[in-house]
Amino acid sequence: MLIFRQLFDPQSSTYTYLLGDNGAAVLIDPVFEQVRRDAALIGELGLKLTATLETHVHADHVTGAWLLKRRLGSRVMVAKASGAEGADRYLVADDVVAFGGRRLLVRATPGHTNGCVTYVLDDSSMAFTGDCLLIRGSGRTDFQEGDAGAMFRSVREQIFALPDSCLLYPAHDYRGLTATSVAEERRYNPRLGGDIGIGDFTGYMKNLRLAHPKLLDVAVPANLRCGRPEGGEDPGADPPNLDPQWAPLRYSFAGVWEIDPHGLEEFAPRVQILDVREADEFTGPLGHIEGARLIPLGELAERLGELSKEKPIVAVCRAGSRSAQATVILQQGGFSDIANLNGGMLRWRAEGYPVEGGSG
Ligand SMILES: N[C@@H](CCC(=O)N[C@@H](CS)C(=O)NCC(=O)O)C(=O)O
Ligand SMILES: [Fe+2]
Repeated sequence: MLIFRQLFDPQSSTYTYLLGDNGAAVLIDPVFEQVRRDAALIGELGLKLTATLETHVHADHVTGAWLLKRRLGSRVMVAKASGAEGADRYLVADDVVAFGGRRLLVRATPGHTNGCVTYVLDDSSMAFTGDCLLIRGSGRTDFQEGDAGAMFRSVREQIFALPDSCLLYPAHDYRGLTATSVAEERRYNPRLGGDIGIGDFTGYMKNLRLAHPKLLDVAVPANLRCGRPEGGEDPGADPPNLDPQWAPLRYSFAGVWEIDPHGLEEFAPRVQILDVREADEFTGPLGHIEGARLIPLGELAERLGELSKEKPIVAVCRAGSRSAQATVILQQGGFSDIANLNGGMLRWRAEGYPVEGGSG
């Protein structure tokens, strides 16, 4: 069964697409700042990221391709015509990118940039149009190698030639729209649909009057290196890689740093264990972890002063949900080294770790 997820970067209004099949996955247009989130999702879905695919050299955000390759070993793929360096595979029209038992087919759709491509799923049920065709719009053609005539031909000859029912997923939407279809855009796209001619389109595009993307001067050179930071491989150069080092932690797609029972057992002497259950639970049948300090979740915001900022904090509750919320409250209170005990006391006990008090 095909796994499909549409992910959003609110800073640049960019969509990243995850496609998975049979344990393997590809990401289309990952965003540098979202690499930690995307890697968490890929891990939770039990997928192995085999490749990242760019629809083009972006002008408004830096790709996560290089960082994902470093973290997950994925191959970096970008169009040959993009001029980017540092990729593992340079794509041209009609190339096939396989993942699991599925395939994406490459169509050249220049116009926004020379190297723009559209990825079409093997059964033509969906296509990823990058910044060529947007929902009821199109990518701009006034910087990089923008060429409105080329874009018109790309849309008409490559994208509108797909089946009517083919769902189209763009690289951006600035109004929160998520998907469209070939039939819809052929009919209702105000720049490219219906009987609109190439002259109408180029006239429209000459008069868009958009401000340049704020990140243009940073993003284009970085994306021409497939997202490798300027000073090379220095891990300090990429913020999403500054993972906490005080214990083996795992970032969840839910947005919480998690520690497993065996990790907590090993690092317990160096952390503050914060139990956020109610007092009767703390002394109840599940018992509590040795050295744990009890502050029920409902009192935590008012009692943050009882905790030290010098030592990392691991939050604990019965099953790991209230303690996840405790990590949010701690973060809001200015604490930085925080983790949630995954599975709470239930998992801690199930895995045979010792408790104080409790029964059985
Ligand atoms: N305000 C945005 C501008 C984004 C922008 O120009 N996006 C390009 C794609 S890289 C585009 O084609 N936009 C089409 C549009 O805004 O209609 C920013 O600063 O990043
Ligand atoms: Fe773009």
